[in-house]
Amino acid sequence: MVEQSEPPREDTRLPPGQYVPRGRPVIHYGRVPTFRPATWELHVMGATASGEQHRFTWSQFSELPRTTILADFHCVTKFSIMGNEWSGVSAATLMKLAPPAQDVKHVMIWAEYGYSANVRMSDFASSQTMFVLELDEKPLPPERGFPVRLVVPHLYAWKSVKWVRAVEYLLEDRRGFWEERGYHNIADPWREQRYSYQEEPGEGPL
Ligand SMILES: Nc1nc2c(c(=O)[nH]1)N[C@H]1C(S)=C(S)[C@@H](COP(=O)(O)O)O[C@H]1N2
Ligand SMILES: [Mo]
Repeated sequence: MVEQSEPPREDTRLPPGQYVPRGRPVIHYGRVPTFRPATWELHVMGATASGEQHRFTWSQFSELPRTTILADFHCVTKFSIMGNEWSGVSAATLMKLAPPAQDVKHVMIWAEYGYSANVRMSDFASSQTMFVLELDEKPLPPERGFPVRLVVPHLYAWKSVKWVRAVEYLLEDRRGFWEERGYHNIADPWREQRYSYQEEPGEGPL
C-alpha cells in the first residue's frame, strides 16, 4: 500500500482555485482617500436597537479595546495573502457599544466614496471579523485602508472594506458595490462562491 503523505500546511490553508503570489498585491476601485482625524467619524446606523444613530469620533474609536488575529486573505481574482496579523476592534465589541435591533440579519459596510459590501449578520458577528487599525504591528498603510478597514477573513476579500466610515444594520438584505456587479452575495471562498449566477435560492436578495 502507498502511504499518503501530509500535504504542506499552506496547501490545506488555500481555498480551491487560489494561489499564493509573490509580494502582497494591493487592489481597490478608485483612489486612496485622505484621512482627516478632526472630522473623521464612524457611524452605526440603520436598524439600531435604540433607533438612534451612533457616532464615534477618531479619538473615541482609536481608544476602543483591541484584539489581534492571524488570518489568511483570499481575493476573488485568485490570489491569497497568507498569515496577516490584523489588530483592531472586533465587530462583536462594536455591536456591544452600538447594538442592532433584534431582527437585523444583514449588515452593509460603507467606505469613503460610496464603496460598500453587505454581509450576513452571522458573518459580521463571527469571532474573526474586526475593524482593523494595524497590520503586522504597524498602523495600516493608507492603501490598505488607513485608518480603519473591515476584515472578514473567512469571506472573499472584497467584503473586507477599506476606509470604513459607516455600518448600516439592515432589516432586509441589499447588495453592495461588487454584489450588484455580478459577484456572489455570500462569498465563501471554501465553497468558491465567486459569482452571483452561482447563488442558490435564498442566498441573495432578488
Ligand atoms: N473601500 C474599498 N475597499 C475595498 C476595495 C475597494 O475597492 N474599496 N477592494 C476590495 C478588494 S476586491 C480586495 S481584494 C481587497 C484588497 O485588499 P488589499 O489592497 O489590502 O490587498 O480590498 C477590498 N476592499
Ligand atoms: Mo478582490
